[in-house]
Amino acid sequence: MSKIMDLTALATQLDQATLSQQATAQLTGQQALDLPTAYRIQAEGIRLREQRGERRVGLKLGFTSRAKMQQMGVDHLIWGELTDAMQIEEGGTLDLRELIHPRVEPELCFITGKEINGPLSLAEAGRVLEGVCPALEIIDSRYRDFRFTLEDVIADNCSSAKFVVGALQNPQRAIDNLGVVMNFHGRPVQVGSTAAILGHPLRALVQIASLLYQQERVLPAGSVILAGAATAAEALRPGLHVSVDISGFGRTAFHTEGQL
Ligand code: OOG
Ligand code: MG
Repeated sequence: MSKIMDLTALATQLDQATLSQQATAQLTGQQALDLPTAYRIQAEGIRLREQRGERRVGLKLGFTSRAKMQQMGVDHLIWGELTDAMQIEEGGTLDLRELIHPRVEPELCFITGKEINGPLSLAEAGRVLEGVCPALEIIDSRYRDFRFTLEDVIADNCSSAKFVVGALQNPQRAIDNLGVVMNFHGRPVQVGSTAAILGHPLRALVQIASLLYQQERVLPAGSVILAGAATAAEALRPGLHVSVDISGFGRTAFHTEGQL
């Protein structure tokens, strides 16, 4: 990029939107951004969270399914960071007053049992895991109307807001083609399959390993990795009981309280 940009100011604009629950304008409406710069703004935003005492616990992938790419009009795999403050307890409460226009989506979550410090094949990916869990991700774009370009959403830490993880399952269990149902008050609102995630959710781990390697980064054992949503996301509203059932595998749930 030729122009010198104040990356901290751009990250602060997004951070303030998060803290004030007020949506903001897309950064690309103010200046052109390329992908490396968007990831540097994301990293700067995480630094701001760490300054407030948040701790990094893992990574998330985005746009690993066609359903999500089509819903958001973006067709490129992206990744963001997760912190301890984003996790809500299984069966716990999500306070909507902390968020702008949250949506929820069904996911699988990997918990690593070994350090990831280089590329992995699909077979190797299964062997670095301590377990796999059903999960729900709550995304909340900091941009007005939940609309963004690829660079904008990367800078915004891939819309990360909160996540819920269910009980740890044996990593050797087959996860490549399980039915996924997300329910509001027990009624299905999204139905899909884990195969929607890159054809096999473990490919999300293969992708993350290669992205980390390109950036000369190491991911410690015990990290959380959200593989990406298997279906489109659904808008949240007050007083909802939200659950995901992954067929023959497990379930997890939370409920919402407070007004938007
Ligand atoms: C971006 C985040 C995408 C996923 O699972 O595909 C994502 C968004 O949709 O706002 O988390
Ligand atoms: Mg997601």
